[in-house]
Amino acid sequence: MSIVNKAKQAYKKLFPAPILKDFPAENLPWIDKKNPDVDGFVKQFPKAAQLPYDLAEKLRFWNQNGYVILEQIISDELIDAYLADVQELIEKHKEYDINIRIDRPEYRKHPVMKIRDVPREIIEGQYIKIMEFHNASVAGKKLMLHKAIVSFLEAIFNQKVVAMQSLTFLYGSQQETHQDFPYVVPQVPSHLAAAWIALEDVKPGSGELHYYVGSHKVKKFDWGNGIFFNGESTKNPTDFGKYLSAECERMGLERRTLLIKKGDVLIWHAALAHGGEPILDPELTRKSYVCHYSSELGYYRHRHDLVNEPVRHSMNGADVFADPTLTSYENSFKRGEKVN
Ligand SMILES: O=C(O)CCC(=O)C(=O)O
Repeated sequence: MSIVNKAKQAYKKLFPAPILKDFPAENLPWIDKKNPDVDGFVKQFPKAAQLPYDLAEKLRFWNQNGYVILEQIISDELIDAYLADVQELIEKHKEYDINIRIDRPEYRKHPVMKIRDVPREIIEGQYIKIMEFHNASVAGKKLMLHKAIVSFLEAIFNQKVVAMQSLTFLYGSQQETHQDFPYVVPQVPSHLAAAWIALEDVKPGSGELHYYVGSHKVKKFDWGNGIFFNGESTKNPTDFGKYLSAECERMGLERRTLLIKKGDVLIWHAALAHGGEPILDPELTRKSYVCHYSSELGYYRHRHDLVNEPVRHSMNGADVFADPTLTSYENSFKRGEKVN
């Protein structure tokens, strides 16, 4: 073990982190507090008037249900530019160090691999997530920092938005029901939300996303060491999924599947319970792009470099950090430059 890790362990022993049962109240987003003043907020939020949706209505829906759907906000041209970038990455995968996650039994020991080391038929199959392709793709950044998405997030956090990470799916994930916050942990854990961008019309049987309406208010699961999943947790993701499904059923929360169209976007709360349905028709793709976001208070250093000030790419008043470990690829897929 390195000296740094030894020091970290010793520090943890001396000053153990408090075991949280819920998000700390002091920096909870205003919209998650009791009786948020939506009309008052919207009146003083300058971007509200320029949005292609009624912000007050969406904020009320979010508060009650833990998600919103923004319809037809992204152009086909931008999505097609991103899909062409993804296709190029797959075709020339041997040239790239970009990571992909493979949730197949034969990769259990090393689920995260460099795309160059993975055979093409695996990359183009099920159980694959292309990780952080927004770093290389201009179109990926434009989708991630799309005005209609980041303006809504800016409203819920009442702060500048910082995008944290992205995942690109060709097929349904078939993931167990989960909430994101135990796994994706910004410095302010309640400053977290995600966008699911439909890159094609979602077809029934393709392994649609499912979610429980209003589940962001369910009592938080105890992993044995608080509300986050880490090396000290005594419970596992399957226990978590069972707990969430049982609790949502007990509370009578409706389980819905997401059948949205290319250009529509689902934005969900850090604590919305969701997962992927089984793929019933293996011929059906379900191309989608998932981005996770925090605020400038919640995410101020790139997780691969906690020391130095990050290099920022800014659009529409929001930031995403350049990946300090893969600088040679940054914005090297340029199709998105001319499209919006
Ligand atoms: O798209 C899906 O099927 C699941 C995505 C998801 O759960 C996530 O990225 O947190």
